[in-house]
Amino acid sequence: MDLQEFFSEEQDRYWWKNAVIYHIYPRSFMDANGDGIGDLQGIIQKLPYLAELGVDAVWMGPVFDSPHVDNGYDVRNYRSIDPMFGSDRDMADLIDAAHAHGIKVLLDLVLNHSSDQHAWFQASAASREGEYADYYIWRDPAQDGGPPNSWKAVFGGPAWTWVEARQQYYLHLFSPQQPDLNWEHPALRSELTEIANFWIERGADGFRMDVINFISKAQDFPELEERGVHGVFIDGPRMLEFLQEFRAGLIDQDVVLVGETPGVTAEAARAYTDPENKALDMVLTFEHLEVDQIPGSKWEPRSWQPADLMKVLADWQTLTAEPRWHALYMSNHDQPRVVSRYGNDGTYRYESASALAVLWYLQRGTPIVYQGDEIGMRNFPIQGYNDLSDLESRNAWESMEDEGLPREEILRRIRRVARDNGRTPMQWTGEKHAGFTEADAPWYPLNPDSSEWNAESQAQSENGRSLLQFYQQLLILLKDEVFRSGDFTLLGGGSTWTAYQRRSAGETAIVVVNLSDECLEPEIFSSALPTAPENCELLLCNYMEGSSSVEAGTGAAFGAASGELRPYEARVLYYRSGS
Ligand code: TEU
Ligand code: CA
Repeated sequence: MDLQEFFSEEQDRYWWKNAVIYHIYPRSFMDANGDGIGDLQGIIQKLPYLAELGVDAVWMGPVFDSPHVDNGYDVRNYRSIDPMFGSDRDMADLIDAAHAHGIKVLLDLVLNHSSDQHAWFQASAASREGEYADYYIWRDPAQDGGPPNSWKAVFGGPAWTWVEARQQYYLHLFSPQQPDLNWEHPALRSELTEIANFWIERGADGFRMDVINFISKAQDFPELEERGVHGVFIDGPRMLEFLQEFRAGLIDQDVVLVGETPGVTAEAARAYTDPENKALDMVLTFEHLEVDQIPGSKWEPRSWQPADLMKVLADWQTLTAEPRWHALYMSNHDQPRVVSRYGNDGTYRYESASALAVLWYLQRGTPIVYQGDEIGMRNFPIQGYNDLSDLESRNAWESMEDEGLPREEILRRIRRVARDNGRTPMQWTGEKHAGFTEADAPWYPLNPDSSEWNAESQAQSENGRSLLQFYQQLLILLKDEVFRSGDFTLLGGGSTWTAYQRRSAGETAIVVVNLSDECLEPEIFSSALPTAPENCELLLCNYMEGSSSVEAGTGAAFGAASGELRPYEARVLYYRSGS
């Protein structure tokens, strides 16, 4: 093999280091058959849109057979497509069509738990004997007949549920309808590897692995007051071993494995993403989604400033530096919309949404764009309990009510972070139901701003403030070598702004972002920036069109950087060093 062959093979193998992933929430993306729910044929219809946007891969939320207690994160059969989304044939067509567009396909594997309607659980719950008896986590009652410990489920209530037939409790870290699988049982583990292989044979290029760092539990199931969660059910004792075994069992070693890892410790994340360990390729961490809330209590807000957010991001950049890799995401189907959360979804909606994209996606790692963020979709104006569809927010509303919180306070909390916010249907056009569906009623209402904020109008806009067009430019820009492979250094930040640098051999890029509603005088930020060489250029600015104070490619970019930063202005400066 000559050197050139070697490099191109390496490039093939690590395609995901040079890729932009688009995250699709299937039920809200595009409805092709008019039943009000997004589906696989709808995704096929929109592949040209994704190709145009500059996407290299899609990650689809789970589309497998499910009773949908948790919108598909409760799988009844891992090998067949839920009729709600289409047929097995549609999935084959989707994978082929995506590949024809040069788009890879990542599937969402939910292997920490299944649905309670999965045949394995039905058998396991029926008897202590038989093939499936140990597929789930069963424990005898405590002395007093109660659950084995006092763990609470993420979606409320105890994490253990009693089953008469077995005279035992089973563990469910999420809802009672999502029993945790027993990874201690070797037969279960090989069964799960075979599921991944089933989809690799059908063309999957990789997997997003749901709450994957919860799969190994400390077998003494201690009270959390004693030992905390880490090493108990988060990053448990056999995590690395399980991941390595899973990966080694795959029929294609080059598929990409993106682990969703809530609460992961730095040490564990570094182990999972160390290439020598052959475990995961990158992890989805959560600290950047917690700077605005009380740790461990997502419903209670706390104040934050840009420097706090950037510190979290920068720390993870350091932790996942060469030879590791990282996933860069701002929001997902479990989160409020990023422009509502960290931007200004009123006056500066375009400016703040574009500024956040620059800040996030020019870091080192693989950008993952959540559907609708590229058109500035914002939180849904939730009016009350009846606007909630998600089990987590419904349960949270009920328990806050039980605690006696006033209705306005409940509504305020729910509106801020309910998962429903990020799950409203995609806004394609200014027409009825935003072109998402021809049904009279979509499964969840469209955000009422869709007549104004939609993909079609942004694709056609010529006013220089189209977020969609800005995203297209940004996704091209981030393919530059300095952003793909350059080192990351935090330059500075404060209550209104932040700046960082990327540097590769001979190239430097500087990202300066105003994350406030105010104009910032240069004194505030310029001392954090290195001295500008003559040949410095302005590569990108979200005020580029019709801009008076900044001109691209004039060599005066640092001059521009020392001009004031307008509200939510983001600038990307670039120069070749040693020239
Ligand atoms: O989310 C895992 C996760 O971290 C959530 O429990 C998060 O804490 C939650 O949304 C509370 O705000 C994954 C999926 O992305 C999510 O949709 C599922 O509900 C969950 O796992 C269970 O499968
Ligand atoms: Ca449909």
